[in-house]
Amino acid sequence: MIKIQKFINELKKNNLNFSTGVPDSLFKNLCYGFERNFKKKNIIAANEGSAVAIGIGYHLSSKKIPIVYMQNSGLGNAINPLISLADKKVYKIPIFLIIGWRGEIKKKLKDEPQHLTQGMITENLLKNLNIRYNIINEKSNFKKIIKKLCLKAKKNNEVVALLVRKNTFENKYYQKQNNSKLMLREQVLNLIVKKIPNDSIVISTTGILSRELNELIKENNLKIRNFMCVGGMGHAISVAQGIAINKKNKIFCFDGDGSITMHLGSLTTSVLQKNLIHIVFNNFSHESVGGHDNAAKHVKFFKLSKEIGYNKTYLCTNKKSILQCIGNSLKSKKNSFIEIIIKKGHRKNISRPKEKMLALKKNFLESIN
Ligand SMILES: Cc1ncc(C[n+]2csc(CCOP(=O)(O)OP(=O)(O)O)c2C)c(N)n1
Repeated sequence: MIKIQKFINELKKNNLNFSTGVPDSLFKNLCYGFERNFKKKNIIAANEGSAVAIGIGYHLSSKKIPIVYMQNSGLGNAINPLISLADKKVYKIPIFLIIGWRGEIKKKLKDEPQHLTQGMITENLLKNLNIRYNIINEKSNFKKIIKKLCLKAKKNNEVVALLVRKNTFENKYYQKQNNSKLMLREQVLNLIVKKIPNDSIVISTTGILSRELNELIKENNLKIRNFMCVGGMGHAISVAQGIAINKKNKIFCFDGDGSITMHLGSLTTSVLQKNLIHIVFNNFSHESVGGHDNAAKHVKFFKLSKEIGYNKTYLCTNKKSILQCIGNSLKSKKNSFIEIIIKKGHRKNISRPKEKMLALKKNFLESIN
């Protein structure tokens, strides 16, 4: 496996010393490496499109090449600024992309359904985008590859990419420990699922939250009707809004701070729906992919959501206040937003849903209609 520091030293040798992106579990240690090495010159972006745009601005102000990192599922967010600003036919901005390759099929690596199509089309997508790329794995001569890509990026002012296979980097794990008295996400979920009506409709966000919720519903034999946004990070609240339009009862969205940050603009329309209870589990980090800081660490979501237009907004940090806020939200005829501050971390053995995605959709459809 490639040693993180050696890899970053090579990037530095090629005059790459600024990075921005959205963390990925496939290279979580590399993201921590950027944090350690580049300090304030590593910006965790709200979404992958913003990361590309920050990189463009960095280049305009320094003439240097920015590193922009993302999981391949973020390519969708990145494509617009890549082809309408950085592209060879527009401003020709050199960018060094580092892309984690989830759902790679050639190597017969197992992966989750939401990664399969993205994994299959990633190479073709890069080809269609006219982006020169190299694939790296643990045995690659990364020094040679980085040098070659950097030369091309510099010479032609073009976007280049490293497509990173699973298990390429050493997997020392740097998740910062948090010994606070706050509750863990799973403990809060356990509390909430027992407080809300047993047949509630819950739209849950991308990452480990959905897996924890799925397990809790099954273990406790609950009748909660849950739709897991296994992909489409940041869009759970919009899915919830679309459902709420056709329902009279309260619809819940269980969101993450990283996810809500990714498409924060969606709140301008979700507030129109009176029957939404939007709950954000805020651990100030992208806990599911390695615990890196979230871009919006400094944002007070309960205040922001009030400004955007939610009727009642709450901040909770303990069991008592959580139960009280949920109770109030259920009684209210208007919408509510609840920010719950939680501790980082999860159990290592949380299961994944065993059913096929289509079976889950069928169950959900039948149960809510
Ligand atoms: C567009 C996109 N970018 C990145 C990812 C990878 N990813 C999955 S979950 C996650 C972190 C979610 O963070 P948050 O919403 O704060 O929830 P937490 O894991 O902290 O509970 C990331 C970055 C993704 N699935 N989709």
